[in-house]
Amino acid sequence: MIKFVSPSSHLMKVVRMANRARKKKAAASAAKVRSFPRKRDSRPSPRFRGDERKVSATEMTTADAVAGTLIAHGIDTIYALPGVQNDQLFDALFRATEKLRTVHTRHEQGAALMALGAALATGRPQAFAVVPGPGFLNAATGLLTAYAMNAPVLGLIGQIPQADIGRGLGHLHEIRDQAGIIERMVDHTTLLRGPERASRQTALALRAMHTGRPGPAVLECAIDVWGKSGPGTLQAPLPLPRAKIDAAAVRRAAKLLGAAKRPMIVCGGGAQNASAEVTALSALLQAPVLAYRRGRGVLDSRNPFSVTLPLGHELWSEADAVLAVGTRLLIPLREWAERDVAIVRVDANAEEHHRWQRPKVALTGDAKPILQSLLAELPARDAKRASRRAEMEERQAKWRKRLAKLAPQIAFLEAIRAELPEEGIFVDEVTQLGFAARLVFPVYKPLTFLSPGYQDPLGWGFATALGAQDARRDVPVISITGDGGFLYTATELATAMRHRIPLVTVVFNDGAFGNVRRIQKERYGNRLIASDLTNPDFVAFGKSFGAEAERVHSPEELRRALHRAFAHRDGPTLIEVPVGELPSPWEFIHMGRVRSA
Ligand SMILES: Cc1ncc(C[n+]2csc(CCOP(=O)(O)OP(=O)(O)O)c2C)c(N)n1
Ligand SMILES: [Mg+2]
Repeated sequence: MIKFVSPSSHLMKVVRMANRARKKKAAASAAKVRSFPRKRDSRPSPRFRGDERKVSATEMTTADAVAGTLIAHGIDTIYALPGVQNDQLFDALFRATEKLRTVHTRHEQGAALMALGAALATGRPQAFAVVPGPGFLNAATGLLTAYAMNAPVLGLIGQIPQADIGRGLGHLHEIRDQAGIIERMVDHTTLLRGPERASRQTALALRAMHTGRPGPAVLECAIDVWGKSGPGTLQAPLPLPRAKIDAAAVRRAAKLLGAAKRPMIVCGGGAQNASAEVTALSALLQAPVLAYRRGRGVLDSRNPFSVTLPLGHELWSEADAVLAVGTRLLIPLREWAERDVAIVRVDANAEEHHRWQRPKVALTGDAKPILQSLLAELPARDAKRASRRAEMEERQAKWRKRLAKLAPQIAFLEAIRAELPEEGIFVDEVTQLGFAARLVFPVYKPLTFLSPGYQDPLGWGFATALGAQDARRDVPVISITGDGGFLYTATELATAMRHRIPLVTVVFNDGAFGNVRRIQKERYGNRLIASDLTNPDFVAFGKSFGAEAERVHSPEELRRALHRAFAHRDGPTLIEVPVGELPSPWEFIHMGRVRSA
C-alpha cells in the first residue's frame, strides 16, 4: 500500500526563514496587525470607510452594503436558497452578479455545506444565505460542523419583520428566539439594522471569523430591513488583532522539547497552515507527527515520521514530551490517558489549553508564527539526536502488516490515490471507506484531506465536496461516500449540473447503514433494526440528472473509471461500487489506554 520515499529536507531553509522572520518581527510589531486574506482584485475600488481619503456616504440598501462588503473582503461566491424574507437580498445579488456569483442549491443544508467545503478547500472566508426558521434549521448542520472545524463561514439568515421579532404572531417561518439558537452555534452574530451600519457589521463579523479561534459567524436581517435605503459607506477589511507571542513561553517550550529523548508532535486542523514549520520541527527533533482527521497532510504521508492513530497510540506510550499544534488532543488525553507526559500546547484559543489538563507550556495564537519562533530558539537548546528514520520505517512496515486487515478498503483507496493528483482534494465521509482513509490514505499536502472532525455528521461529504470543487476548479476533488450518507444531499446533483461542477463522487453501496448494522451484529446479538436500506439504481439516478454515471466492481475498474472521470471537467460524475460487508476499522481507532492515569 503506502510507499514511502525520502522527504525533501526543508529543515535548514525553514530555520533560516524563522530567524529572518524573527528579525522582521520588530518592524512588523509596529503594525501589530495582519492583513485580511485578500484575493486577487483588479476591480475599481469602491468607496471605503477606513481609507485615508475622506469618503462621503452614498445612498444604498442594507443588502447592497452587505454584498459590497463581501466583495471587498474577496468573497466572490455566495451559496444560497431564496425565499420571500430575502428577496431584497437576492435583488442586490442580482445587481452584484459580475463580482459576486450566486450558486443556488436545492436544500439549505447543501448551501451551508457548500460554503463550508469552499472555506476548507481555500482557507478563505465563504458565505451562504437562507430564509429563517426552516431554512436556518436546514442549514444548521453546516453551521454546527463549521464551528467544530473552526471554518470561516458566514451565514446570512433572514428574519420576520423587525418590529415583530419575539412577539409570537405566527409570521411565515417564524421561530422562537432564532438569535438565541444561533448564539449557541457560533461565537459572533448580529442583527442588521439598516444601511448605515450594515457594512461595518458585516466587516466586524468577517473579522471575528479570523480572530482568535477561527469559525463561523451569522448576520440576521429582517424582511423589511434588507431593502431599507439610506446613506452608507463600505467598510474596508478591518485589521486583525494578532496575539503577541510569549517569548518566555517559547523559550520554555524549546528547553523542554530540546531536552526530551522521545518527543512527539500531534497536529490538528490548526496546523494546516504550518506545514513547513511542522516538517522542520519533526526533522530537528526526530519527532513523529501524529494526525488523525483534521491534521492529515500537514506532514506528507511519504515521510516515515508521518503517523496516524495506531502507530501514534504506540508512540504516545513512549513519548516524554508532546508538542500539540491546533488540536484538542481529545483521543490521546481521554482514551489513551497519560497524565505525566509533558505537553506544549499551541492553540489559537486560550481556553483550549486547560480543558483537560494543565499543559507544561501553553502558547496562544496562530501556529505558524509561534512555530517559527520555536524553530529559531530550538537549535541552541536541542540535544544531539540520533536519526530515528530507520526505526520509523520499520514501525510503519509493522503497522502496514497489521492494517492489512482492512485490505478491501485499502485496495479501493489505493486506486483512488493512484489517480488523484498530489494536489487533488479527498473529501471523507462517515463510512467504511472514510474510517479506513483516516488511517491509511496517503495525504501529500495541507488542505487536501477534508474530514469533518468531531461532529462526524453523516451526509456531509457530497455537498461539502461540491463546495470544495466549486471553489477550487483548478484541482480535481473526489467525494467518497456510503449509500446511506450520499442520499442525504444527493439532490445537489442538480446543483452540480446547473453550475457545471466537475466533482467526482464514489458511492460504496452495501445496501445498509453498514457501520450501524455491523455494530448490531457484533454487539447486539444480530438484532438488526433500521440499518438495512432500499436504494435507487444509483447509475440511473445519476444519469437522470444528466451526470456521467457508471458502476464498477473492483479496484482496477474503479481506477480506470476515475481516470475517465477526472478528465471530464464539464460536470459531475457518479461512480457506484457495490460492496459486501467490510472489515471493522474500530480496533485501530479506539485503542484503549496506554498507561494508567
Ligand atoms: C447526522 C448523523 N446521523 C447519524 C449518524 C450515525 N451513523 C454513523 S455511520 C452511519 C451509517 C452510514 O451508512 P453509509 O453511509 O451507507 O456508510 P457505511 O457504514 O454503510 O459504509 C450512521 C447512521 C451520524 N454519524 N450522523
Ligand atoms: Mg452503506
